[in-house]
Amino acid sequence: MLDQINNLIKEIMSFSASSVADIEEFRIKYLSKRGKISNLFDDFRSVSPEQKKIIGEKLNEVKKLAQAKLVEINRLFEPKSYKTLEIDYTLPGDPMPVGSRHPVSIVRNEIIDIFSRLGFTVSEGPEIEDDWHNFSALNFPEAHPARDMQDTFFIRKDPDILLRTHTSSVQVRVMERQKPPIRTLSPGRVFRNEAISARHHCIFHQVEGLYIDENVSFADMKQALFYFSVEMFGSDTKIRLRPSFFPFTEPSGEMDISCSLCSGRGCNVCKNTGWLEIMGCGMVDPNVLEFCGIDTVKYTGYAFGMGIERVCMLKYRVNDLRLYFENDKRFLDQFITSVI
Ligand code: 2U9
Repeated sequence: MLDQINNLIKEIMSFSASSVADIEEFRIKYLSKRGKISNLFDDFRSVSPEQKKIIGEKLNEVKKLAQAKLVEINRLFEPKSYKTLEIDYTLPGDPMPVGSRHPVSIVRNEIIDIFSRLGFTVSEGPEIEDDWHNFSALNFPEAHPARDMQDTFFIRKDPDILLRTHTSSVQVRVMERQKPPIRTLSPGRVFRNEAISARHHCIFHQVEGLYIDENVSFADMKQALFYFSVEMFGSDTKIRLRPSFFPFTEPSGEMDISCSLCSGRGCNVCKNTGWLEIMGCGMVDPNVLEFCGIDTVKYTGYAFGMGIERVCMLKYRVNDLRLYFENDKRFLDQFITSVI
């Protein structure tokens, strides 16, 4: 049997393939189930125990040799491009596409940057909230429409748990654990049970601000919001405040900025009013301060809130809210910028 194996080794070593068909012929002849090597392994069963070791080793050797030969002859017939592939390290690399920040992130960072110059820090909190932090601590009456299933996403199993409808809930948490002075921003995603359209979405982003200290006045708020508006929309920007109502602030206001497109003369963006609504604001209702354990004799505060997509829409003149959530690369690529 040793002779047979040695002859087979010679045969395999001297095999040369001149076509792809020869490769398959080689495989069948030597390495298939009924091939020569397989047959020898069958014969191996009847080899005497003394010879088992030496013949076994030889058989494994011939099998490995045949496998290596098969790889070798396969290589000869590989497509030319593989065979001749050589890497030229001097060539420039493949360009890597540069990503872009989402416009909502750009504007959020800009808002944070502006208010941080006035001493505001950033606070974050959970998107899944409880009724207390989202509504009750913010002075929402028991029967307020925002508490309705039509307006808020409640967790079915427990109506005390909901998706936050504003980031004011984060600021309630800050007030509960921190004593004034408090000067903080809470940017983040909020959720409202709205039908999706160009003007409404069930998810959007807010930045809310809260400043609580001794002697904080409405005038302080107006000056801070004016500073923000000029920094965000340009040095010619004017502001105006209109009276409004929110459960969590008293008095409350809505702030408009002068329309930068028509410089206040009137155009279709500002619906010929010369003004664009940008945010809500007001002095924090003393009930809210009390609910959060803050001394209302000593402290007052102001708060404001704005929708980031709304600021984006005015800044970039995008008039369909849905574009901010679709992540269409053709839309996002238009915001490649070096801005933070
Ligand atoms: C605490 C107390 C009061 C935050 C405020 C608004 C007015 C406001 C809206 C703007 C557009 C929400 O995104 S929007 O729909 N926000 O008008 N937000 S005052 O007031 C607070 C916040 C925290 C503890």
